[in-house]
Amino acid sequence: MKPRMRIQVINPNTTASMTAKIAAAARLVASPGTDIVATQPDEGPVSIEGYFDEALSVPGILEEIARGEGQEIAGHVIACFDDTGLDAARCFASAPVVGIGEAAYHMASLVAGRFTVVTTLARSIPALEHNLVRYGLASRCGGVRAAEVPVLALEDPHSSARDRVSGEIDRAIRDDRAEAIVLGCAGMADLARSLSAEHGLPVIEGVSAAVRLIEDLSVMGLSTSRIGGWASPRRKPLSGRYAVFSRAS
Ligand code: 5HY
Repeated sequence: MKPRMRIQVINPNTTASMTAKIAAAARLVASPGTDIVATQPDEGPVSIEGYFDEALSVPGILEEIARGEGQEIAGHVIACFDDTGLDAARCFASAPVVGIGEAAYHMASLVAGRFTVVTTLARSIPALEHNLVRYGLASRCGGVRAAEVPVLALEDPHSSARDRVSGEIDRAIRDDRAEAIVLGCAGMADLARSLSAEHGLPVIEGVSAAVRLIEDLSVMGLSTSRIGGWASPRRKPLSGRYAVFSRAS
């Protein structure tokens, strides 16, 4: 029997119901021998909606990675579509780190010539557009759209969130010539299959994509390169709450 693989999936916000939803999406695609350890920071924003929330969530992400390191983790998923703290996490973590945004973009590019991203609020759009450029996939994206739903509306079954996302998908197909849709929020992780069936095109959500990619990296024996920007942190005094991040380089 092959040894079990353990993947830590981190919800960078502090909303437990979203962490549970993310965990369910991860377990739906994880291989039989893979354990999903879903976590969220003890402190931080209840949802991440733009640059300010992103910044506040990064220490908590790194604290969760530090906690995971002692559990023989094969890799870490950052389950926030902005890929919040991804670069810092890759420097800090010993195991590979995959962001759900980057993972979803790459998966979409394998099944469609053009994809559109549907996220929550317009304030999140520039960060996602920047990531697409950074990842080299902007040319494959027909647009980043906002359904104009607050992140936590996705946790309310009585909200119009799903209908608003579905309406944006209709407009993406009509106006962007979208051949696939990327769901631009971890809180949409439970909507991909039903929206795909409803609209008749691939709908990709990043939690599943990231879990599969971590499994593949682990099986291929690949981990983060340390000879460039993701080099391990240099040893230096870290004071106060950041002392927990001190480690040998
Ligand atoms: C996310 N916010 O995936 C992002 C996406 C967004 O709390 N989880 C969040 O809507 O900005």
